[in-house]
Amino acid sequence: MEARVNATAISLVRGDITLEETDAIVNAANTTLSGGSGVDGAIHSSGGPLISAECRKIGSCPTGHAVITSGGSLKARHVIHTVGPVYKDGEHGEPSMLRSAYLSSLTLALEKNLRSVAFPSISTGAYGYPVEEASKIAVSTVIGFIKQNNGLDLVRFVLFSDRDLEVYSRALKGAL
Ligand code: AR6
Repeated sequence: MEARVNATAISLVRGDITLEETDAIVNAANTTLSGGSGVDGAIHSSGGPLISAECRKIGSCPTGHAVITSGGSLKARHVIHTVGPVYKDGEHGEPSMLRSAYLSSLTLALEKNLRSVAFPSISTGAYGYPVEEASKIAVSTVIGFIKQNNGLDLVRFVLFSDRDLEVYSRALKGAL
């Protein structure tokens, strides 16, 4: 599914984010930036040791913030590492921390003059955020950002399952 908000395309695809050719891909990292499972593990293993070395130099990243490294041997030139919230019950600041993870990543992309960014579904794997709720936050945060900021040609969500793609498609239709 594809939509346009001002000059920016928003696209939703099912796939593996490590194969994306956008200027940056976003990693659903943890605060230690030391790698892990899920999308984090896939990015570190496909991107090679340079990404891990740069992460070690940066040291850490608080929840809701974002840092940037090169893309190592990935097609994307950069990786933006952000940390989403661990979901408890939705009453512990999770929505605002998830919003902040997307906003910090988008802000960093603009600061670095990047034109295209691909996101995974942050926090909805190991961190347990229900995908219906997370997708609404993800999509509305991206749309809000694009309405206020020029400079991005493309924001893509790369979903790992058909179900997640369906859920995000519904969220995007609802938000337009
Ligand atoms: N491409 C796109 N999406 C993917 C890929 C991939 N290659 N691999 C997994 N996903 P998760 P989180 C999906 O657990 O919930 C790590 O250990 C996955 O199906 O990767 O933010 C970190 O180090 C799910 O829909 O991230 C942290 O400790 C989504 O990506 C913790 O997990 C996010 O799942 C972060 O947990």
